[in-house]
Amino acid sequence: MSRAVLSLGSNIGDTLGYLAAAVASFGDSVVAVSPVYRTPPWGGVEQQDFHNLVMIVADPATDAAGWLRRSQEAEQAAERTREVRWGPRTLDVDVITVDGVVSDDPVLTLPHPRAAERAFVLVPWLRLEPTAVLPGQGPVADLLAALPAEDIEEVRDVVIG
Ligand code: A4P
Ligand code: MG
Repeated sequence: MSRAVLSLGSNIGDTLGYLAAAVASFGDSVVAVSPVYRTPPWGGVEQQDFHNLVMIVADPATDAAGWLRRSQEAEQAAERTREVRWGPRTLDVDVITVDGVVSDDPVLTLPHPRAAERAFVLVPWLRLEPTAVLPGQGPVADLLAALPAEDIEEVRDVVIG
């Protein structure tokens, strides 16, 4: 059984609709989905706030490359185009971890190289899995505690309905 943690983000168009469709595209592989959070843009590009969530997926037939492929298929289904790095997008699906794999392959770097710096990844992940560990880097709770308090406060639950 291969288990992955995925981070989903959207800040153009029907953001909640894109996130919902992406979650649904993982079908029976979905183990748990965090609440949706509203988060300020990370990375220095001036743009709208994002909606972010984290989900845990598992499937015996999907390996690390397979989780990347399924993530990219979800992005394509949201008509994602690649323009500006860290810029606005209909849907971004990043593979945060796959089991305990550590790899510096640029096609799929694991764990995701910027996960430990991103409150918009760590806050939803911790909510789903309080004892989570980022392979090679330590407990998610410790990584989050090391971030500026302001980064954490800016990650806000979105109340839907
Ligand atoms: N790649 C390598 N490792 C991975 C991995 N672990 N997961 C490769 C996913 N992809 C990985 O990604 C470029 C290449 O990275 C892919 O071809 C893949 O083989 P991309 O999605 O085409 O490019 P990108 O998303 O524009 O760049 P990058 O560096 O992935 O951006 P990020 O890190 O995804 O950041 N602020 C908030 N608040 N919320 C967000 O969700 N997202 C971004 C995007 C910026 N700021 C944000 C948010
Ligand atoms: Mg990406």
